Amino acid sequence: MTKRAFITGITGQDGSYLAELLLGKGYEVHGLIRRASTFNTSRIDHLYVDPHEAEARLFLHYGDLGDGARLTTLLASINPDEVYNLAAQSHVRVSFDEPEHTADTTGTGSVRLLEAVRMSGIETRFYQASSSELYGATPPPQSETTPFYPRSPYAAAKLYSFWITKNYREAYGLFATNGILFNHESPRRGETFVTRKITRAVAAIKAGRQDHVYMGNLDAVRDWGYAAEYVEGMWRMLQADEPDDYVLATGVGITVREFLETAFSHAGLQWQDHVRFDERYLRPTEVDALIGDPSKAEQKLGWKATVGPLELARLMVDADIAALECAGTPWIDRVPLSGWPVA
Ligand code: NDP
Ligand code: GDR
Repeated sequence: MTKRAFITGITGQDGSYLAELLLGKGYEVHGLIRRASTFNTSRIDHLYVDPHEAEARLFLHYGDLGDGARLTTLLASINPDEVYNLAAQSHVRVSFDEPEHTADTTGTGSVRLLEAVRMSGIETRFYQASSSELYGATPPPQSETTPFYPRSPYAAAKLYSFWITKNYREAYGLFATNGILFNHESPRRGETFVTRKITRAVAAIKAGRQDHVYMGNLDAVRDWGYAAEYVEGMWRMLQADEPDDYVLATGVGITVREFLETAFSHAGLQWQDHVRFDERYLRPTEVDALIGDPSKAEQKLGWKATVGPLELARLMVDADIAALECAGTPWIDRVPLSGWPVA
């Protein structure tokens, strides 16, 4: 029997890797996409097969986490074995500008999807994209038993989603899991997250297209892993005998400054020559240090990260240099190389 999965956020970084993984495992994959005035499927275009063809196993459906009725009818008609809730307003800095929208998508959106599972009456397993941002001000190392202390509207919304997922597990016996994922990055990472902002800047500076990049707090410590490996961990959580919550992390933390240093020196550049400070990139409340303890996932799921933060920085620089070399693509030319000013 072919397994069916439903993914919200399929057009995002993680959604694209997860769709790839599940298609590779023989799944039929259904993804929720938002209607936009321009195409927003660039991360999954390589997976496209004309849905009229018999071999097509990827299907996209318009919808939004703000529209509960649509989620219910969609789930009833697709009847998936697994539901992955990856959709969110996922930018921490932006959540301070748009707290209400973030609460609605990143928080209430999860209960809309859980209710859709319940109301449609389907038998399914549910994955919630929880985050190391839940730990916020609680110092590292952070594990499944570490107390939460959210420090942004984004983290507060994710905290609600964490608990409502757990509540549906306990109240209704739903196979519902929280993956508490530490930062994970890739060449597909959104351009305004710090790693990708840095590696795109390195490529542009190396190519002589740009001279400097404006950054915020360089002292923050993060445990950056490779996104392609983390989606395997999500899938493993839904294959376990019992639903539970798991941390996925590398266990290694470095500062933004160390990431900068590694990325610039990999391209033969000195970061100090090219990095300037702009306070607009600071957050009203910062999360100083996140370093995960992934031992539970290792023991119970057999999952372990193999790419650490420094190797990741080099991998992303190589990818952005290669991407710029085949530039002329309208996408790269239209996005300001230093990133949009808001984030
Ligand atoms: P992205 O920002 O790359 O992707 C977010 C996805 O959510 C996009 O597909 C986006 O669609 C979709 N989306 C946003 N709002 C809505 C909405 N109202 N209705 C339907 N879809 C919507 O995130 P990542 O792939 O990096 O992360 C995946 C999930 O994991 C997110 O929930 C994030 O908060 C969480 N997370 C991420 C971590 C990381 O380090 N990457 C770590 C821990 C948790 P569109 O393309 O149209 O904008
Ligand atoms: P984060 O990721 O907030 O950890 O959330 P981000 O890459 O935005 O920031 C990481 C750290 O870098 C500092 N920083 C900057 N950040 C950005 N974006 N731009 C800058 O110019 C800059 N300068 C310094 C930040 O202050 C911060 O300390 C990500 C998201 O993917 C969330 O959805 C996810 O839940 C968490 O990771 C785990």
